[in-house]
Amino acid sequence: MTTEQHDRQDKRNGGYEGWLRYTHIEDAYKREAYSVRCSQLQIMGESPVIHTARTELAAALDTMLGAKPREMNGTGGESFGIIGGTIDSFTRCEARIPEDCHLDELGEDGYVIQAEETGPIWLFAASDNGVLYAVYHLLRLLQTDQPIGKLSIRETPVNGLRMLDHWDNMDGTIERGYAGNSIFFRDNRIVADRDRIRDYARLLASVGINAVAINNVNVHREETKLITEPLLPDVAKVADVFGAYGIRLYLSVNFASPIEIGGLDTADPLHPDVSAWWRAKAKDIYRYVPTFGGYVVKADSEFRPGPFTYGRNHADGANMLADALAPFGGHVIWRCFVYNCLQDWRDRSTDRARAAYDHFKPLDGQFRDNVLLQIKNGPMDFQVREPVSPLFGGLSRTNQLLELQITQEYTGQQRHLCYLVPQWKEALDFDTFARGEGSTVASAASGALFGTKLGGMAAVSNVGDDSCWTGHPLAQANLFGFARLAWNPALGAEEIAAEWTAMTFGADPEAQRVITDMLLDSLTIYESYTAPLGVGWMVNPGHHYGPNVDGYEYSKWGTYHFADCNGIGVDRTVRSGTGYTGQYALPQYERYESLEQCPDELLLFFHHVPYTHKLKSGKTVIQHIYDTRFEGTERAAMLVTRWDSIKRSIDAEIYRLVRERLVQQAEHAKEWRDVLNTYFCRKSGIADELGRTIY
Ligand code: GCV
Repeated sequence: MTTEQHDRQDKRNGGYEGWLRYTHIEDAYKREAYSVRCSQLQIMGESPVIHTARTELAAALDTMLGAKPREMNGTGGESFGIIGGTIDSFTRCEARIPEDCHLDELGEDGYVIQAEETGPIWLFAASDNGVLYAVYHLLRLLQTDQPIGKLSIRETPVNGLRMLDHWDNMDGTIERGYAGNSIFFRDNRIVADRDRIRDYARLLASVGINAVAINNVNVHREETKLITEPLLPDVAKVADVFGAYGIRLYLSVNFASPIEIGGLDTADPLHPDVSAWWRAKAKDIYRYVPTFGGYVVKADSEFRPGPFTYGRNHADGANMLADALAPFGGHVIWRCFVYNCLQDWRDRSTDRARAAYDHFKPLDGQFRDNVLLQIKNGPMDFQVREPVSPLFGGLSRTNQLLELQITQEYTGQQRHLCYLVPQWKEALDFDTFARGEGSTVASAASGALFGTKLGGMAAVSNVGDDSCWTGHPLAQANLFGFARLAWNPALGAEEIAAEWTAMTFGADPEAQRVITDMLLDSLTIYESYTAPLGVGWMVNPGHHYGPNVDGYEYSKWGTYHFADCNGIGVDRTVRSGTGYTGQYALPQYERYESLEQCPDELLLFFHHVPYTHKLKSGKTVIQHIYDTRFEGTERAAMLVTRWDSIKRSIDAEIYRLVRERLVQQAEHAKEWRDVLNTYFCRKSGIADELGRTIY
């Protein structure tokens, strides 16, 4: 092995290389078959992205096949090898584009991979990013043992924007981060050593991510200065690192910046001095960072400043920023997470779930073309089970971005195994019926449903400076899975899990099966020992880890379950409750409004029922609570046994890290079980039919 190969091998231990391990292919027959096709290559073009594509391809082939591929010059006559480039570059060098390779409708980032049983493998793309994605696709085929004889692959991303948001602060901490400290910031500065950022960009590009926001949406004093001249040169360096991987950099900004760093006494979006200040600011930023993506804005939410202070609405705020960025091609990503966080728990008419729709639906159609409204998947806040936000389908004339949370704030904080792709799939596949049957959230977010100009998916990253990036090595599957879904929301949860497992853990079919199954079971396991039937919360206030049934019950945050001695749940019906169900189109409105039709798993989100209410499963609510908490805890314990069964196929460090967490999860599940069962037994006075231990 060469020194380079050794370095890569070293890093590979412990999960640092994620799904890009490029393990040496041991099977000589397979290796030979791949080598015949891949021992020489030519990727045309000179841009940083093309350079990345070329070096990544060469390094990966070197490691997997054991020999560096030869770089070719010229294109027409080669009888084998990999030849890639944009359509423009092929045309420029008068290379032949195969006739049956239709290149129209590739979109900005799409590509075609074309090969006959013999001869070259062609990679054609509309853009440099497309070439890079084609390279990663080809490598994925090799990593997952696929044949590369005859190939006819055409890929176009469904979503234009495929984005990761970081809640990183400049002191190096990460809000809701469970994998160490920030890879971007330390001691109120941008890190000088950008190798780790480069390695992260590489992971993201390999699955088609094309945008990142590097700082927390809660923009505090230091982060407000990121758009000032002392810091912009460093921002530019980070943007260049991402740029070489086809990823545009965005910053979260403080709506009150004109006051905090601009010397003005107002941030009123309709004040001419304020708009002039933001226009000048945009000029400064683009002078340093010509590829800058734009702003992410959390306004009038959880104590952040916003247009409400000045009696203006959110269209006024977003449009003013959008006008400043428009000449440079920048976007404003404006979050819809706006609600009253100073609610009186005694007031049962105010419903936080209604807030986003109530604020933004009346503004539909009033936003500029370069504004995207970023909408959380559910109406509350990333609970393990929530219905889909009715803003999807509710907005028809506004660019939208679906916001998901990869970081596991309410789903086990990367100490519990919780593969979130099935949850995201449910949200994406949800039918809003806004334009009749088949009006899915996926099509609303991408822009296809209403023909809106921009669209996509964003998610809060789960990455930190931890050795395996994500705290729990298996939580990498969520990062990978989000990106794969952002590229194509039609991919299946199992398909994605299997692909990630094969790339990350290699060829052993038994290990692949066990890990894929563990991932697929994990969400229902987690849900079954935590808050029941869609009611949510029940966590310790502040850090949100661990059970505390009344933790948020008498607080200002609007997150109640209303459990008393007779029953539990929130009446959100139009008939007798907060009227939230009325925000859905028919027939979803009727489904949620009706106690009979409402799906069991969301029952307590929509209805307040007695503990003796019978679910569709035939069990009472109280017995369901007891049974699922006991079963969930047993299933959590079994995860350890399942993991142990494949010990010999797993890298020792990853085996240890995962096992440690699974053991912790199994213990902690017991805590959830006992706290919840005891609480509800005491509240309801109803015993477990099976007489199991409840305290
Ligand atoms: C970044 C939840 C989290 C906050 C987060 C907020 C948001 O409330 O607990 O930490 O703030 O969502 O999405 O803005």
